[in-house]
Amino acid sequence: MSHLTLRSDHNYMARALRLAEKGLWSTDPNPRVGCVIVRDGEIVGEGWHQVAGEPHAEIYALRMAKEKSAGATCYVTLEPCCHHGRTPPCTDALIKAGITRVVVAMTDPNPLVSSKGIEQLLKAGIIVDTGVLSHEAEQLNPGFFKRMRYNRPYIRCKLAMSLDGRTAMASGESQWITSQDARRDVQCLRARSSAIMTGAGTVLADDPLLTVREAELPCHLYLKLTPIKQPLRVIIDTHLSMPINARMLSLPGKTLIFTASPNETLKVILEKAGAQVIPLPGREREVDLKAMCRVLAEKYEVNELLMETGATLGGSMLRAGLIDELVIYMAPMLLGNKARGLFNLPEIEQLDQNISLDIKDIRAVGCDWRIVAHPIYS
Ligand code: AOF
Ligand code: ZN
Repeated sequence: MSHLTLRSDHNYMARALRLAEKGLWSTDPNPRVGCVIVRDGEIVGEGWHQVAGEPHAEIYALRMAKEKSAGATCYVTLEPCCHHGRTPPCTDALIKAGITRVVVAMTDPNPLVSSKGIEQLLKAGIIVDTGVLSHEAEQLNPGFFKRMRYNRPYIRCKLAMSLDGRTAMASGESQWITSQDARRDVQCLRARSSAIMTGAGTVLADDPLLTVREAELPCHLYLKLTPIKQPLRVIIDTHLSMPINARMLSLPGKTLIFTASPNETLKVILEKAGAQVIPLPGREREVDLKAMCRVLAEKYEVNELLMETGATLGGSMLRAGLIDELVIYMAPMLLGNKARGLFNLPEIEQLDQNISLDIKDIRAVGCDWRIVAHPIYS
């Protein structure tokens, strides 16, 4: 392949990735996918997947290109599907339209597809090149890929802290440490998540709604082409202490309560109030967090899960090796040594027991700083 072809392949795939991003808030539980069709150096079709159940990226691009698809190259950020899901196979549509070359950023880890889409295209005599901007494509759908490969959601833990690493006063008072800009940024994290998780303690203290507030989302970002979907609400409630008058229970959409309690009476009362209670007792009378992750992926198709929890539940999730990403907003203030730290990790007593982090990104958000880091589990 010539140097020039390689460069233009990158450029067209970069465009397809930008298109895919438009689905960041709406494709769930499907992946975000973008597609560009090019003939004789001209873009003749573009598309992106918008909503599960509606056409895939390739179909929109083919519809736009019409007869210009014949002899054209198709750039797609994920291997075209070859199965009958909610929609028919994209491979059939590409073959029928006369596409002669397909450039794919990465294979689809969905076991229903996983390289079979590429095989079908090759069998039909189409040239297939893979691996163009695959790293970028991988990052677009961390949750979908984690669920397909490991049967677990991608778990992001959002925290707000002072410059001296404190998240709340000794009294528990914590609203608001960070600025309004940071809180708007959190709305973007909520919008891309399939589910938001917190503990019953936080519900008792703050009575949060855990909703995406459309008015607080930066509208220039993803255009709000489709209605914003409200994430599933997930509450970890070891002893079923969730109040039945919690505001979130009267909202549309589901609230799941995972508990270690066998108390049938409390379960029935909470279910009458609108929640769905799932007993999952683990060791030491706590909720089995690993099993919970499996249930969320398998039964509820949760791709990305956002944790907005206190230090205790945060510590348990970290200890269990379940947190994939920390998003820490650091406010320019000092709260002193009586205030609480980020995570309860009482088992750490010596420096060499520390949990190391791989910092991926640091940037200013209003007057706060946002740190994105991945825990390194040894
Ligand atoms: C693509 N292009 O734009 C998307 C793909 O139920 P369905 O028919 O929507 O199929 C969903 C599966 O198709 C999804 O799990 C993933 O493997 C693939 N998604 N594939 O070629 C797209 N959204
Ligand atoms: Zn498809």
